[in-house]
Amino acid sequence: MVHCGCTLFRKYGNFIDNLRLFTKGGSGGMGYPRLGGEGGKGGDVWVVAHKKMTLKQLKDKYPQKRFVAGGGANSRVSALKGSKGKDCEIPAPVGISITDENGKIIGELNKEEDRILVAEGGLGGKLLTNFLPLKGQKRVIHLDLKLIADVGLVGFPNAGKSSLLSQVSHAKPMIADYAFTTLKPELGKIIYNDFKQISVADLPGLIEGAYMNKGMGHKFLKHIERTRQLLFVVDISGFQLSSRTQYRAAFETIILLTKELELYKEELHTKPALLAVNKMDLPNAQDKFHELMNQLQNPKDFLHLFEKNMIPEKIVEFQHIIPISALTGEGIEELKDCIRASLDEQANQENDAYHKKQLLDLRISNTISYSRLPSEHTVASSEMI
Ligand SMILES: Nc1nc2c(ncn2[C@@H]2O[C@H](COP(=O)(O)OP(=O)(O)OP(=O)(O)O)[C@@H](O)[C@H]2O)c(=O)[nH]1
Ligand SMILES: [Mg+2]
Repeated sequence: MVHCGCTLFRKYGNFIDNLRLFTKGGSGGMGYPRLGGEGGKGGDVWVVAHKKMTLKQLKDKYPQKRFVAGGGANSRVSALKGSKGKDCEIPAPVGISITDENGKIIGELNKEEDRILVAEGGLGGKLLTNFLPLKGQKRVIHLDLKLIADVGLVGFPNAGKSSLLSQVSHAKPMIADYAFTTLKPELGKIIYNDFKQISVADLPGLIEGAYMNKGMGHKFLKHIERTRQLLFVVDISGFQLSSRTQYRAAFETIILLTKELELYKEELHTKPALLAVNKMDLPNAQDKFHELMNQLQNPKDFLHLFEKNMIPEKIVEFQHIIPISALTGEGIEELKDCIRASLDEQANQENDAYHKKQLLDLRISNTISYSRLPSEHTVASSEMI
């Protein structure tokens, strides 16, 4: 049975993992030659790590992608030493590396509130500069989310994520029939017959309330951000943490996983996602799988079964849905093919988008060069990003 065919296609998400920005430190303030006054230094531009921030939010909030700090104050009779210009802070996600136009690393943001100076303000005018101020540093920078793997395994505890990783790679993660066996990401590589490699991150299990830091909570969610695609792994027989907590059927676990991702960072569920329905070797698994497919094809018909606050804004649409057994190996080859196809398609779409943008930039710059005087053009193009 070829299940790649029963895919619910969707466009590849608008999750972005890199961004190019123009930054400029503020100019210094004028000195005061007659009284020996010193102009204020221009403000600096910083990139600062914020837990809740994403590159997509940064891009949406500042579509111009230009960050310029304030100028230093001129020296005046009433304030001979001019005050410093206002610093500019660029909010960025944790887990970012910052490079300049030449690919040289400027720094990394590894934890909340880490900050990196990217463009320094110019010095104020003083005796040394003949009281003339200096311009701020201009710099084009690249923010790159440091990916830990191509594919991240997302699922409730015990769904069989580690079992799946050990099936598709040489990794030997711990596997056990209790929740939260995996406590930190474990990496493995799928190696295809033509030697192509795809990295897979086995991640700790997620439970309801993870976004509020229940279970492995944030530890788990922060790693999910750093993978190109998500592979949801669900147990066809559902999940129950303990006899005191509610039983969740497979469909419910998918809805709850989506909700947790959305609550943590809304755009996380816009990442391309695949679904592996695991433990298909168990009795009645086929019937349950058909029921699950029916629910996934018409999710809206089943949402009334959920409490309101558990319903995600957007139901995740999977590129591929593949029934597997990490125990017997059923469906594993097909899953590997689907993972590869999905990553290839994402790469193609990103390439297309990149070329379209380059073409557009070229057209814009041509228009500018025809419509402006040459002298004006030189100034404008050096400022363009
Ligand atoms: N019958 C059956 N059992 C499976 C299958 N895959 C995994 N299991 C069993 O399910 C239990 C949990 O498997 P793990 O691979 O540790 O699950 P996990 O998702 O990594 O769990 P956490 O690390 O706790 O989040 C183990 O007892 C596995 O042997 C399967 O396809 N069929
Ligand atoms: Mg595990």
